[in-house]
Amino acid sequence: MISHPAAPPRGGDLLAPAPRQDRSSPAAWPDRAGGPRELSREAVRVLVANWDGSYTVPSRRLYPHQWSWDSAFIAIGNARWAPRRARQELLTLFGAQWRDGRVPHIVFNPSVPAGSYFPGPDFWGVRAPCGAATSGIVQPPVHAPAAWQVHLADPDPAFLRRIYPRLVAQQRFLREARRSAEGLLSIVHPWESGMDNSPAWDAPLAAVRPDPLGVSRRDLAHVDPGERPTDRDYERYTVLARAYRDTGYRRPGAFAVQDPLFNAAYGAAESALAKIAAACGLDPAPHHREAAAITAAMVEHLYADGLFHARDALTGRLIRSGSAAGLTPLILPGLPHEIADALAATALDRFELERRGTVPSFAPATPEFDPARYWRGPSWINLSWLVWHGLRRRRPDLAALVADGMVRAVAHAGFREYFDPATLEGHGCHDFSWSAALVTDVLAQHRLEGLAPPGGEVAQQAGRLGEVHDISDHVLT
Ligand code: 9WN
Repeated sequence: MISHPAAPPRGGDLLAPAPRQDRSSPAAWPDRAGGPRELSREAVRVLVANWDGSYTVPSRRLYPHQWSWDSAFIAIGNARWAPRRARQELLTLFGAQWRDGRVPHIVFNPSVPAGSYFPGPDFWGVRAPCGAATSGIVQPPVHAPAAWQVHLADPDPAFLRRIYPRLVAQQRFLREARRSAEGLLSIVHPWESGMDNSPAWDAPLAAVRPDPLGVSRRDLAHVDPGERPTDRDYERYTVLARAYRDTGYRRPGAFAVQDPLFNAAYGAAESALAKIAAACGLDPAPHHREAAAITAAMVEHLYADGLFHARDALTGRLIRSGSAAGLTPLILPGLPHEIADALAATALDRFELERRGTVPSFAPATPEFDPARYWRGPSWINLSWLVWHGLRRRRPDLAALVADGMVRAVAHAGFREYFDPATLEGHGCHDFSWSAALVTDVLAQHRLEGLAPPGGEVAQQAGRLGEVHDISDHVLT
């Protein structure tokens, strides 16, 4: 059995700092050769411990509320062993959708002490029509593909009919509030990218004058400051969020960027909506058209030299960087083959995929690369999963490498938030939900396709991969 840190206590203990023996080491995973079956069981234990009755927290201490794109990734993993939970996860999130269609990036749990996360409900000062306190910004719209995957894992037409109009409203909000003349969507805060302190945001953020925070950051009670954004980053994050808030979340502050991951998620969502519409007996054509239009706009305005880049919507300038967000348009079904091939070549070359077997969040041979600091270099399971997903049909050989990297990372360090792309040392919080969920999905997919499980020697010692559906009986009874 793989040993793991005891599940953190609930309720009032949320304010207690995490134990400092947090650093991962192979010794914390004595049986890390336990194999895919054991890894799947361990992943499910993490997801069970992080379940709050109707959704899953990303992490008990660091992120004790519901996050938007986390819930989509978590639903994809939960669909493999607890499909009802997966459906509930998405429906709970969309229960806090605003009238204008936006899906807030955080839905706050009222029973969690107010000061346990910064910026909390008082800062955002807004409630969804359902009464829940929420933030006023969004995250990449990865929910429609998640809903479709949940349906594929356990078909439920009633769920599809219920979630479809909400997903359509989410996309409509983005078109109406965020689309430029070029046909691209802007994010108005680095938090909306999901890759908060990516070096790609350094230049546009430099235009934002930082203000002293005036409060203490809760995140630093849980994670080493060297692995998180800097105070200067946070000063700018709060200036931008406050400026947007003070216009009733209508007019953004001094940051508007067309991010390739966000736009690719939107396009992939339209493709998924086409399938959902068809399954509901509705016309898929408008969704196909929208997916084609955003794909074309991205190729025209964001693609250069084998990688997609963000574009500053305020200046019209391309922000050339080594962000792995630029590989994620691989998830667009209509991406031209020659561009997909070029992205695959870039993944091998600039992201050193073959040498490392993992997808760094930022290209290693750049001055900004930092293997331990948040989105400035470490490998994240969700980014790897998106790249894996995009490569599966186009380049199964590379997809297998990425799957292998994800499994080896968690087998080595546990379900950490992020990993050193070369050494696989774990960073950030422990027992991070999407790391557990997406690795569950990868292992289950390999089993369904009759492939050898990923994970190199971990898998070889494992024997056969267990039935993932069995795990729910094991853990939930
Ligand atoms: C701010 C929850 C979220 C993820 C983001 C990740 C991190 C929050 C933070 O955690 O962001 O939204 O406090 O740092 O960057 O992608 O959704 O896991």
